[in-house]
Amino acid sequence: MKEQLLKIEELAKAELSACTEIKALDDLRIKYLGKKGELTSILKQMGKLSAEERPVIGQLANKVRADIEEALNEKLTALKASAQASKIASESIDITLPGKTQTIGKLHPLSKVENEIRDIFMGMGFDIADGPEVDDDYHVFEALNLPPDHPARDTQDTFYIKDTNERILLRTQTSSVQVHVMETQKPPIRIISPGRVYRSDAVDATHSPLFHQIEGLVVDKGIKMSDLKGTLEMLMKKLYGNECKLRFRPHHFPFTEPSCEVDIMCFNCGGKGCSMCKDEGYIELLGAGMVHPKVLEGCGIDSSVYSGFAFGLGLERMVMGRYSINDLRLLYENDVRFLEQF
Ligand code: 2U9
Repeated sequence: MKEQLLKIEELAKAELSACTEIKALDDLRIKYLGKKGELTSILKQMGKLSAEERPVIGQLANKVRADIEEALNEKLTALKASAQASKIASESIDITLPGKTQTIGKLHPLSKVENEIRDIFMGMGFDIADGPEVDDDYHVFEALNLPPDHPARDTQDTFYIKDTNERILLRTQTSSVQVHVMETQKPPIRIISPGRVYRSDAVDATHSPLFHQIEGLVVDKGIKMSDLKGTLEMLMKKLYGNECKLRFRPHHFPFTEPSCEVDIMCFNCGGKGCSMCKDEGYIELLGAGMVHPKVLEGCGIDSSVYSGFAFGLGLERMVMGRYSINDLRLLYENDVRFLEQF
């Protein structure tokens, strides 16, 4: 039995030294020290021994168990250390590599200028009005004094969605929003309506089938052309500085009477004429006027009690003027090299 015990120890140590995996080590622990293991099965035969042999073999068996256990634990520690070392080696990082820079987004120049204009009008007590981009013929044209045979209704200019009796179309101006507001709210009304508008135009440096407008509408008792002039002068002074000068020229729009176009004195030449203003001295900014009494009446507002002014500006034009951009397409291409300049 003594030889058997010593043999088990020798075999166990040989197998342990050849072992390279923690999982295999568990199997060896079961094989040699487990309940059904080799050492236990020898110990079960102790009953056959004489009274003198039993304590000697018993002591030897305990020593063999302790030796195997110690060898197992040593091996476990060694295997864990080498596993840790290879994990560290495989996960090592090269701290000399350049870091990944996080690029931070920015507002699009169209959004920047729109937000500025929104803030200026909110500061003057205006509300922001929102409305549908797809609307009916009545709100886009008819209510704005654009009769059925008016050139602006020409299919060349408008994207029609449905050509039924109602005629559903993409709005060509945000005036339709102002009509919705006048139908549902009583004066005093003081709103701006920024948003996308659509016209069937071919793309070039100054035209796009989708562009952005900001329109404004004020309706109250006693609203005069001087209120319109004061409001637009305040807007432009806040946008371009106190020195900027506006020029109001008579014009015609079906939805306003009287109507005007508003120009700003050329920043480049101060009114003398240069290539930037095409020798005009002034640059066209927007259209405006007193809301036509027919438009007020059509929206249920008594034009003998109330009057109003309205204006409309193209946001792209404002942005291009502000940042000296000469091609409108740059605003839609989403080229970061262009966008990160603002
Ligand atoms: C209502 C009544 C009248 C809005 C107005 C203009 C003049 C105008 C253009 C500017 C450049 C369109 O984007 S653009 O091509 N707009 O010239 N817009 S008055 O008049 C209104 C609006 C709503 C109820």
